[in-house]
Amino acid sequence: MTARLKYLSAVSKNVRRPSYGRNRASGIVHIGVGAFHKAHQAVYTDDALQETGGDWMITGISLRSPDAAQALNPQKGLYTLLERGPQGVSARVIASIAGVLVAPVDQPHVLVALASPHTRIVSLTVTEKGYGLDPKTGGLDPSHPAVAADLADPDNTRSALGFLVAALHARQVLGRPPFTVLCCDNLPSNGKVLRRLVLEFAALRDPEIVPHIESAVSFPSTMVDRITPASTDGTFADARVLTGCEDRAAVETEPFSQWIIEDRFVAGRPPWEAGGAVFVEDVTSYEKMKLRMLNGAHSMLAYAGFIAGHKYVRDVMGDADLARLVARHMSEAARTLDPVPDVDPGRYADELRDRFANPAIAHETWQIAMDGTQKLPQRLIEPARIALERGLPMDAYAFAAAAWMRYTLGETEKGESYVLRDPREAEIRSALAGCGRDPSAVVEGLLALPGLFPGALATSTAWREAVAVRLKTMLADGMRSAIAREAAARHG
Ligand code: CS2
Repeated sequence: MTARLKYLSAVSKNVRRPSYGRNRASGIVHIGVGAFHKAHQAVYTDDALQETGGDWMITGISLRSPDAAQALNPQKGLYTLLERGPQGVSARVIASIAGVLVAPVDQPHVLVALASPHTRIVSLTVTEKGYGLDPKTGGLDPSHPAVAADLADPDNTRSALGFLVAALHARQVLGRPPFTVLCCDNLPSNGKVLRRLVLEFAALRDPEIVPHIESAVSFPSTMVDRITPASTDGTFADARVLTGCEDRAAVETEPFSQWIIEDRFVAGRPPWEAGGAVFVEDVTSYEKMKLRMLNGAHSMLAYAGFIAGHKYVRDVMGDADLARLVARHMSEAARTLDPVPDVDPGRYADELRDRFANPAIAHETWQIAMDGTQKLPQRLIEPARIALERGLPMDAYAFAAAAWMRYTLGETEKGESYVLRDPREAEIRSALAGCGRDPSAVVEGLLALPGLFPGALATSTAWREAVAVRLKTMLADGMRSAIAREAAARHG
């Protein structure tokens, strides 16, 4: 028996494991089986299956990489979840994933799974950049690489939107009811946004399906939250110690987990309440709070922290000045929000800072820094626009934007270069060509990136100057000085 197959029988008896039978249908097909899905929705589903059973196993689909399939399939989808808290680390076995299909090499089976009569929910975590969203219009960007490829060659589906539309069409032709589409990415009004993208894509590729999608498919919005760093050799080593077997599919996460969902499922859903999910009428206010307070502060600290030499979020929280800026950022972000039912923003911010400071979680600033152009609009730019409109202080956003701009230069303070890992990297490079390290030129160049900063900000002299003055300090005196000055100016 190989080390991997042994996982099925060799997990130490002390490790928490589910007792439900796994020989049940996949009611859920999930696109994007990354660490976050394995630490979040799959765990809620495991809890639901444990509590009430039902045909709610998950079939995973990877749109690009075979890695998840290669790690999970030899273990029949089972894997170890490590929860790391200040009190220590615990392990449990998650059994809700039946297996993973790799779309580029197994497109027919992907379509069969999506069109299966058992499939009642198709959920997605494909990251912000995976949808083909045009930030300028809030609608479809037909030049998004996978979307453009699908539109040009409809028999060879590769994008998330392409699979959704092809599957909904196939189901209609086969006389099967549609499924609920559940977006689990960090986008505001993620269900609404995805609905619009699916409809716009369908109008281009398959117009006769549009009325059916409009009337029969639901797209509930959700707020998802669990800090989940990429797995490392440390994850696998701890999984081995705690379970007694080798598991290259193991993931690690924090003890905290939150899932708020609009309860609009056209074909039923698992009782995810079993894992603590909360169902509400309208998730908008929770999403905005999380995006602006958690993710906004995350992006700010990732750019400033990375350039200041902090590898992990927990190191940032150990830097008194930067930790103060994290607190400031959260309280400024809270001022742009409408009241959130049953949430005290001050307490929410305190809890976020405790989570960020979790000494057991090694969450890399460089990981959070990726895809800035996809994350900034909902995290930093929208609250900055609101702050400008309402005459609220702009400092927190100006500092965060300057830190991102400093980061886009692609070189640490020691002169080492790094890749931005941003789908608009080439555009950023050309916007910065010839700007050198002139702060005003860099600010001008990046504020002019199409669709990123709305006109109100891009044309505001106050905003431009607030960003430029900070970038100037970052470039002239270094990020640590800029952080110290910012923290002192506000609180000194
Ligand atoms: C982070 C998020 O990488 C990032 O951009 O801000 O992944 C964050 O950890 C999660 O949204 C927490 O729920």
